[in-house]
Amino acid sequence: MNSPVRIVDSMPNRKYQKKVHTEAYSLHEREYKDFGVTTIDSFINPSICNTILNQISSFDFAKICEANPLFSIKKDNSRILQISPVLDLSEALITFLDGKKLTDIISNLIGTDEVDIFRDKLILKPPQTGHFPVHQDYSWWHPYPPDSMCTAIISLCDSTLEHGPVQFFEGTHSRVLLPKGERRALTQKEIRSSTAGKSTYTKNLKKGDITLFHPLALHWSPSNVATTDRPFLYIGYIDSLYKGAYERQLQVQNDVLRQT
Ligand SMILES: O=C(O)CCC(=O)C(=O)O
Repeated sequence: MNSPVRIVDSMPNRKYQKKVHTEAYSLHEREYKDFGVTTIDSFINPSICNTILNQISSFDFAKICEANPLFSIKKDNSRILQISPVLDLSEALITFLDGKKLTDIISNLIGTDEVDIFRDKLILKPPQTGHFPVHQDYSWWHPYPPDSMCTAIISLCDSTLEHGPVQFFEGTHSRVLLPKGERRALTQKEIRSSTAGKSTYTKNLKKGDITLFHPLALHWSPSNVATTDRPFLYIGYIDSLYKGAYERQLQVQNDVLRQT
């Protein structure tokens, strides 16, 4: 099916340069710089998380799929595993993201004045689902410089190690591991060589915590072996220099979801 969305790339014609950091690093900036991942506790009110989840879940997905061919739902029998995009499905989410609180933090981490959202998805991870192999998100995002992007995971539930948390390998965010075009997880051999000596970063999270991670931060997650879903929102940000990134990424993500 041809996509109605025309992808307009506007790649600035110069080498990507981060702003020079002049102030002392905050704890989170330091962690992000050193490990490629950091978590801010209780960033968003749990009642707002409930509203976001209720608003997204109450949509008639069959109708949305009909209206927007780039809308994707990944299912396992009748259970919904992933939904993307989600921005338009929740007013509470838009209100939260429109507030400058999160974008200011992310702009600082990226080292720029302004950022835009370039992808958004909800991973519901019902029980007995959701193993993700070791990968760098950047393998799917090649046209853009890695340092120009950052992903925020918004925890919409309390989760423990049983819920299949995302596990990061600290300090793996300075190297692009796969060549452009290889949109895949790592082989066992590649995992061994790129994670030797690296510590892992995994947390029990509370509803409302936000984890921020670099697109090169190597990560994976085991299946959810708890008895409840583990809904996490993934909001990807990019330096606002890169126009058209949202439409491009939607198309890439849609192609990938349809292949799996
Ligand atoms: O939510 C998870 O368990 C992992 C998701 C993930 O690794 C990804 O979307 O890149």
